[in-house]
Order: sequence, then structure tokens, then C-alpha cells
Amino acid sequence: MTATQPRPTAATFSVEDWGSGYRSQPHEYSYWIDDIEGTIPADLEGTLFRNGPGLLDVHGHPVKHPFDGDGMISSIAIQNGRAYFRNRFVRTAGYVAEQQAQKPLYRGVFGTQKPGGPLANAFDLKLKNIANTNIVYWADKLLALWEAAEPHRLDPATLDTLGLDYLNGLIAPGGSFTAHPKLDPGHHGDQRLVGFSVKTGLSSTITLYELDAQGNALSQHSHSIPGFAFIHDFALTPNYAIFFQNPVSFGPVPFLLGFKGAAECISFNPKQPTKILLVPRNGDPMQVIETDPCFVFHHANAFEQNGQVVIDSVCYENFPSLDGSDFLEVDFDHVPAGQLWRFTVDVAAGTTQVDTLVSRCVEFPTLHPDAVGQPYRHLFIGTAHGSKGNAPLQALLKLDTHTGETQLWSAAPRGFMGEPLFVPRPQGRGDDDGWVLVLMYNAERGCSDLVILEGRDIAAGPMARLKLPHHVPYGLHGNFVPH
Ligand code: 3ON
Ligand code: FE
Repeated sequence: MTATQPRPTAATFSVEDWGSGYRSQPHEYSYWIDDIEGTIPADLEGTLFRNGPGLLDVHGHPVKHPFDGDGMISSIAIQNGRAYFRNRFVRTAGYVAEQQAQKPLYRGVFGTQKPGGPLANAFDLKLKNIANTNIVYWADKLLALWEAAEPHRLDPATLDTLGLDYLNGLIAPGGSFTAHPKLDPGHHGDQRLVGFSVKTGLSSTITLYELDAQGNALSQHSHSIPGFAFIHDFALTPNYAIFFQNPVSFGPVPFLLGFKGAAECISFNPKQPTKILLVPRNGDPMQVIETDPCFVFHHANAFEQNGQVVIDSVCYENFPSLDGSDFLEVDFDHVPAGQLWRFTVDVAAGTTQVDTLVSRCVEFPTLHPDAVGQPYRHLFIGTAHGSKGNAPLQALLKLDTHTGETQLWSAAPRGFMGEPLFVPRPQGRGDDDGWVLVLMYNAERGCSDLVILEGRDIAAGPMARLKLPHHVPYGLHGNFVPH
């Protein structure tokens, strides 16, 4: 494919500014944030936890891709209008060993190699569990997640690493757990945490887990699917866990021989359908529905309505081929942009209709936690400043899924967005009654800002901007834990 999209009419950012958000942050800080513009809402109380690559190099050896960077947790605890910042690296076995050795000891899934060329990398298949993708709080445990290995448990107050966590025996040593578990807000009574793991090979196995409020397993079901599967996220409704099997294949030889990382060996097959896997949460056999080829990392939400299952997902025309070039030299015009698509599945007929909800470049959806799995109205998502083409996320978009109306707040030209998080107002009404928190990179200062926007009117701009005296490299995911 690679249809070249029209260039944005005017550049809304400089590549140097954008790239400067990918500097390593080796320091660990803890302090009260004292540089605040505006006012933190008095009824916003809780801790924002964020995860993402904190190191973009190991002792001067750059990572090949940011997804290979060691996980660093940032927390911002908010109470009585004040905020306390802390960041700590997850003390994974790999981080500790490499910091001690002062050189890379591991290859990365996204192409980072040990020094010494292919010979030094060939047949080294051990994974460095980098714990860099998400951080969730469930059943009194704070867990840093990376989808190819076990969770790490951290102390929520100090962010000290307590060790690997096997989810009360649910996963075995050497096992894995998704970086995208979903919080079921109460579809079956009490809240649950629903997650999965995938074992890939010539055929793949998805195992779905449901955890109760104590962190114990309520159920666990495995489903085998033909072919390779790269599944980063899923969507949840009261009756289904929904997975997209992207049309990709895996040619492992360059990985085995030490030329490429595992993810660089994934190729997109534009002639094959994407498969929507409807996995009943009660353990019944799954249903497979084919739809237009596309690549999905993240789902925004899903719900059931009149015999249909509706899934809103960020879709790419293909899997951006990791072609070996330096990620900082990426030509945005030549990689596909994510768009928000709606898949309406007629469960009885096994057919799907696909509609575009948002055609501009979007990524990192968030919504009211009580709306997960339910018909919902508002979605918040990161977007580019311009309405056409691919570009870094510099703005926040609010979508009214009922009317199609959108609202925008942009931080261009020198602001770059991370994942927004919607935090409901206590006793709020409607699924936009709350705040949107975004840890963003401010290239003007070379530092990061936490911005807080009013969910009902994001166009009004931040009601508070907490200016950190340093940067936090562009991150991946996080969660807000109310006190
Ligand atoms: O054979 C399998 C292949 C494979 C790729 C085995 C496997 C499980 C080891 C595996 C590993 C997958 C991993 C480790 C995936 C990690 C993904 C990750 C860390 C992040 C994904 C992020 C996705 C997006 C869309 C990020 C967007 C970022 C921006 C818009 C930037 O600001
Ligand atoms: Fe993700």
C-alpha cells in the first residue's frame, strides 16, 4: 500500500523539537511541583501513574526504537490542589545488569542489538523484560506491564521495585500478561480486571483471564487460532472480549541470525483480511469475523446493541514496517496515520460494516472508566495539529460519537502530547464530566508539563499547567488511581 498522504500545508512542528522529547532521563526525582499556572481543581484527588521508556540509550549505545527503552515510572500525586512528582526506573533484572555492566547485554524486540554485529547477536533469543508499557493498580498491587513477560510489582508510595508478580499464581515464571488489561466497571456485579496473554507460533493461543477484587482468578479460558498473532490490546463488553488478529506474518530468520529484532520480522499482508475474534467471556467457543485489512494497536471502546457488537479502534492501513532506519529520522509522510474506525458486527450474520469516525491522525484513546464496554458518548484522543496527513500528536481531540461533533485543543507548534487520561469528577454527570490529564512535552522549555483540561470544554485550554523542571521522555500508557 503506502498511499502517500498529502503533506500538511504548513509544518506545525520542527523535527528537532519533536526529537528532543526522546532524550534519556537517567535521573530519579522526588519533589513538590511548585511551578503551576492556573489552579488544580480542588476535587481532583489521586495519583497519576505513567510508564514509558526512560532510557533511549544504554551507556551511550542508542536503542534502535523507543519501544525498546527501559521502563521508567512517573507518579504525580494530587491532593488539596498540590502535586508531588516522583520518577523511578523499574529495577528489572536487565536494567540492573546493564547499568552494572555499563553496556547493552540484551537485544530488543524492536531491533536494538548488542554491540558487535550479527555474530554477537545471532541465536541470542533471551528477552529483556523492560516493563515499559503500562502501569495499573489492582487488588492492592501496582504493576508495571510489558506484554512479552511477567508484570513487575512496585511500591505505590516510593515506586521501589518489589519483584516479578505472578498474579496470585495465574501466570507461571516465564509467562506473560498483556500491557492492556481492562477494568470491567461492573458488568457482572463487582469490578473485575480482565486481561490476556498470547503464545505465538505457527498457530497462536490466546488465554483470557478475569480477576476479582482480591486479584484471584474468576475464570481462565484458552482459544487456539491458526497463524501468527500480534495482539497488543483488546476491547471488552459485558459478554465478549474482542481481539483483532492483524493480517501479519512473522519471518524469524533475520532475527535468529542476529540481523533484526523480532518485531522487525513482522510483515503486513494487505491482501488478507483482518480477523475479528469475538471471544465469549463465559468460555463458549469464539466466533471469527473477517473484515477489511488494517493494523490495530489500540481499541477505544466496544459495546453491544441490538444483536450487534460495535468496536471503535485506531486503525492503520498497514503495519509501519520497521525498516532499519533511525526512528528519529522518520518521514511522517511515509508512515500511515492512525484513524478511528467503527466496526459494527452483526453477530448472527457474521458480517461487519466499517465506518470512519475520525479521519485525522489519532492515537491513544481514553474515555470515562464507567463507559468501558457500554454505549458511550464521548471519546478523548491524541491527534495531530493538522487535519490531514501524519504528524506527531500535538493536540487533544474530543469526539461526540452521537453527533460526530469534535472539539480540539492544540499545543502546537512546540507542545507534543502523550496519552491523555480521562478522570471522572466525583458524582459527575455524563461521560465528559471530569478532567483530561496529559503529560506532555514542551519543547520550548525542554521540559514536560502536566496539563489538566475540563472535559466538558477542552477548547478552553488547560485550567492548570504543572511545569516540571525536567523532561519525561515520550511515554506509553498510564492510569489515574483516585485516593
Ligand atoms: O513473536 C512475537 C512478536 C512480538 C512483536 C513475540 C513477542 C511477544 C515477543 C513480541 C513482542 C511484542 C512487544 C514487546 C510489544 C510491545 C509494544 C510496545 C512496547 C508498544 C506499542 C505501542 C503502540 C503505539 C501505537 C504507540 C504509539 C506511540 C505514539 C503515537 C508516539 O508518541
Ligand atoms: Fe498500547
